[in-house]
Amino acid sequence: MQMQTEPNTTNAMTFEDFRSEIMNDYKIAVTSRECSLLGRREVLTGKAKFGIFGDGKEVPQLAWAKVFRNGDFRSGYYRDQTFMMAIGQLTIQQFFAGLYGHTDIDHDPMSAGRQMGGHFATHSLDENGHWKNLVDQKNSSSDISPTAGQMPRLLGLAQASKIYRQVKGIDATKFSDNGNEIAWGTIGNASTSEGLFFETINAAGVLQVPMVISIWDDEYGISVHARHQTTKESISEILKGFQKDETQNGYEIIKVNGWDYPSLVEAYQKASQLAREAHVPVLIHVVELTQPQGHSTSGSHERYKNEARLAWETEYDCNAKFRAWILANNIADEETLTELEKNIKKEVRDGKKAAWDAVTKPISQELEEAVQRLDALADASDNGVFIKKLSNDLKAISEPGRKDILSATRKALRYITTENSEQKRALTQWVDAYIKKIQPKYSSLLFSNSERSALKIKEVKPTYDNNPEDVDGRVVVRENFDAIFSKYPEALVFGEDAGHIGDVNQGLEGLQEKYGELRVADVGIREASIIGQGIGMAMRGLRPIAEIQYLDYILYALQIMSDDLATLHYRTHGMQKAPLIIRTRGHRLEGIWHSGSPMGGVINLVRGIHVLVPRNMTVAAGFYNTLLESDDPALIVECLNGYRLKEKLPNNLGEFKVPLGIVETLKEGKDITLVSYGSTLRMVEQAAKELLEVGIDAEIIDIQSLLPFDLNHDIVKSVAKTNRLMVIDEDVPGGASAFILNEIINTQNAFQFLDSPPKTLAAQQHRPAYGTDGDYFSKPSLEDIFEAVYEMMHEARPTDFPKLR
Ligand SMILES: Cc1ncc(C[n+]2csc(CCOP(=O)(O)OP(=O)(O)O)c2C)c(N)n1
Ligand SMILES: [Mg+2]
Repeated sequence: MQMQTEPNTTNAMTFEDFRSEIMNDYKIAVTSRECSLLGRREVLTGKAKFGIFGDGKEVPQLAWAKVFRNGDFRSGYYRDQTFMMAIGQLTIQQFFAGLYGHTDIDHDPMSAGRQMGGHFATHSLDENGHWKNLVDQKNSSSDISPTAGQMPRLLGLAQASKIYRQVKGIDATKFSDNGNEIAWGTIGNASTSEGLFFETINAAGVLQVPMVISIWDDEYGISVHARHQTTKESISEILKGFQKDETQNGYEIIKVNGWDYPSLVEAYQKASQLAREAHVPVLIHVVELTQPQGHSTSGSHERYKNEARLAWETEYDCNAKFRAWILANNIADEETLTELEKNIKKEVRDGKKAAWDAVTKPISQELEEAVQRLDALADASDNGVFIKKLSNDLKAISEPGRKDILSATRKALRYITTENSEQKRALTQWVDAYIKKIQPKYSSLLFSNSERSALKIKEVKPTYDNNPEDVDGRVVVRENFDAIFSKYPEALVFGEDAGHIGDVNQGLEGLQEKYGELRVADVGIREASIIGQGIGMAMRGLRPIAEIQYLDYILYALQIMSDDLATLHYRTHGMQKAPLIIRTRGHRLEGIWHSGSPMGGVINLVRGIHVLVPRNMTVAAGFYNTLLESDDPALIVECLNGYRLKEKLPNNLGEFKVPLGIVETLKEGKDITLVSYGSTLRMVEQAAKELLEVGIDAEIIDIQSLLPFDLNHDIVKSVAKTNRLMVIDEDVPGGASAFILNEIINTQNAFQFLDSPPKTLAAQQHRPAYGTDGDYFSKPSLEDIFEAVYEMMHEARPTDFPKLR
């Protein structure tokens, strides 16, 4: 079924055209509603796990779809099924495939079953991970569940149009037609209470980007009424100060009733024109919407809406009002509408059935295979009765899943540990092959698989003139950024103080003058939407470098990094990407909020983003160069105390590349392996020198890439030689050091080579105190490192290393 509505902008429209466009809209509205009604039933009868639908929000989405053009982007939330149907990107069968969690991307194009239904997306990439032509299609960035989480990315999607319109020299073929594209957002009324909403609204007003945000206002956020959500119970009322006027830029703010079809069509036409032509952001407050079935399948709204409200919702149901309007204006008669509704009911039932058959058929076949092997094994085994029971129980499950199949077959193997039969071998092989086949359906594509996977970018060593200049570290990154911006016209950097002064450590000094205010930009203090700006621009073919001033402040952005950026490639089954580079600086400065290194928190929350901690600026520059050739998102933490240290200036700036996931041995040694990263390494290197004076020869390994971690397993090779291991880290105990130890002991299996218990040396539990002494008493000091290593050697060889204190 295709329900494409192309915008009909010609004024010379006949009444027949007009009628057929309206009837098509009504058809989509009814289809969408039927999907919601039937969808809820599927959950209540147990065929699907959870449902959240777009009923009560249909009509405004039809008006919006009329002005949504090829090249435009949506960044919305779970109520937008009608819109997706109207732009031809969601069929009935696909709607139900999403609800059932079909793992085949051809059936559930939104996420291949990875996201619950109602989380929409289109495909920006082809099956090889290459960009499709986004200008030729209608685009929806992939939804996420955290309320208002769609807002930061929306800003970047809109900003991309501004960049494409104003920055010359970028190849925009697949991404933009002179920046004419609008980024359209949707959000629920209650979700506008989130900080992300206000932060993004302000930023888009400052930036003046073509962003249109629709607020679907049904007065509720689950059970919580607007009086607990919004001052004056009206978001458009309180945002009035954003309204632009003759003297000042700002927003165009429109308020419209969600059941009033002609007014909605007019509102969206106005918004589209303003945003597309003049890049003015627009806010459309769509009020008087309803929830015919309540919030979701997990509760009923009769619990918190009184009778009067429920009666009002029935009367003002937008589909009912639309229907009445059609009748009142003689666009169709009662009989025609009744007939159409009846046909749609059947169409939706058929689509639902097709989706169910498609999702269950392969599972039935797999179950059949499992049962055959179980039964054969039961016949051959001394424990046949137990195995037969497993098989019978499996067959009796009314809606079996893969979990049931694997659970039964794996349990069966427990009964035959001492047996040895052909049937046992057959089942074992089948289970192994089944896991191998099915696991990727749930776990693949966290990162790119294409030739632009960051892991496939080869090392290029820095090269030097005969007498290379010794320069401050910050000059190495600056010169390298200069090379990057001239090599990649689509690259741009933005952050607090990143523009005019060229960042707080002058790693971008002078580059704004050279590359302009749009490519080397100052932005407001708003970390989450800085990241969102980067995500959105990266999704439209640009290569943003989003700067977070200090690592300590990345906590403001961590939620969006974790929920949106880190999951994007995975949750779209590799159909969308945002190759965003996040630049920050951290480690060892002063006090609680300028010297933290909450790396444990970071790495545990951003699987799906590479996390790199270069020890100096040459390595940092090499990582930037690698990432710009890749499609994967990454965070680079530069060492704050490295900007003023001298390094040699390479002569292949912009070209040399440091591979990801490869450790570097900084000093060879035979007694113990010391593993660390970032600023702490300098202290470890000094400690190793002092240890050598007392006869302890330590090997030092710089991890430099926490995610991915030591892909060649070089650390275990070192431990096999030294037989001792210490991980030194300035994060809290059990933070990044626990992750590192787990990798070395569990993943690399270093346990077998250890002569002493492995040790982690981390900071105190608390944030680091201020000043030199505060640092000394908060983080591992030179003496701490020396003594911890010495102590380990003392325990192993007390006569060689008598007790120190
Ligand atoms: C950050 C976050 N907090 C809580 C939730 C749970 N939750 C899901 S929807 C919702 C209410 C949203 O209401 P509103 O924005 O008005 O949208 P509506 O569902 O009414 O269309 C809540 C609290 C969530 N998804 N994300
Ligand atoms: Mg609401």
